[in-house]
Amino acid sequence: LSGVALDLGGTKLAAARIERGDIVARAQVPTRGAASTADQVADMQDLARNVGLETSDPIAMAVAGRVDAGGIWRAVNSETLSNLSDVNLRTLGSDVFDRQVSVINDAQAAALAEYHFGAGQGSDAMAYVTVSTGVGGGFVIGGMPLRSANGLSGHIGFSTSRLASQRCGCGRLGTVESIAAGRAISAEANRRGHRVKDAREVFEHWRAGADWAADIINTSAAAVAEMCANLTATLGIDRVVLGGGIGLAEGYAQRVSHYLGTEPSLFRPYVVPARLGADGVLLGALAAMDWSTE
Ligand code: BMX
Repeated sequence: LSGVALDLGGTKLAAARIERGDIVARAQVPTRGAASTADQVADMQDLARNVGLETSDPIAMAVAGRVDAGGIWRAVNSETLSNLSDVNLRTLGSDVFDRQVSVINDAQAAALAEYHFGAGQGSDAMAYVTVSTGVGGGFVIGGMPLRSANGLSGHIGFSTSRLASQRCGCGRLGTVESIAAGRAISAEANRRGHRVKDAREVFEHWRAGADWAADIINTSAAAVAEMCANLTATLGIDRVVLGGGIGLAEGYAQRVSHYLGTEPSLFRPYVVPARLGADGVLLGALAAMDWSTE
């Protein structure tokens, strides 16, 4: 497993140089949410150079948003990446980097990495769930990643929650993402008159004992727990690997497990933290590239 992997999420763009499965160099910048597709790729190129891109390096991209079977990249939540046009990312990437590039959704990449190298090993029906800027996911069922030609499979954050009622950036009403994601957590705090820059600050207030912060975080965790129970009912999920900046924040997984405890045991998957952390997206993107050319 060697090459350069790029991870374009809703908040940060990361690049890593991977040599025989180890990350040997990394770089990171904030994502420009309103940049065009061409500018996003230009940012990726700059960052790839920062980790020592060489002409012979394979390049694997993992991006927030859906990538269809043809390689077209689109936002599902257009508030996160607001200026993507219907451009073929595989073709554009190949032109810019002057070689073949592979393209995959960020959560699907992490799902593959956790299944093969991380906390998902041995699971019969695994869901990777990321609670981050958005709420995303990927499934590995019977050892096979679940894919769909429209690139939407795994986008569980856009299923609905009985706790949510607001309009989501995907157009649906009351999605899990609209109440549980990092964006939703900080927006709700501000709506209640508590000035915060991001969800991290809400977690700080929670740890300092603020009831309002506990309420917002509990609501997020309860919505994610409900979603995990729904996944178990639909796909027979036996293990949920929880990742993302919120998913891995101290104390969050325990809250999710607490709310799952209110479900009948049949609908209670085993919840484990992602073992590869933020590296899962990068490693999974490169691994997916190797496997797709085998
Ligand atoms: C959203 C969606 C997914 C993505 C997930 C996690 C967009 C722009 N994003 O549900 O494609 O996988 O968020 O993304 O439609 P992150 O930015 O939180 O890492």
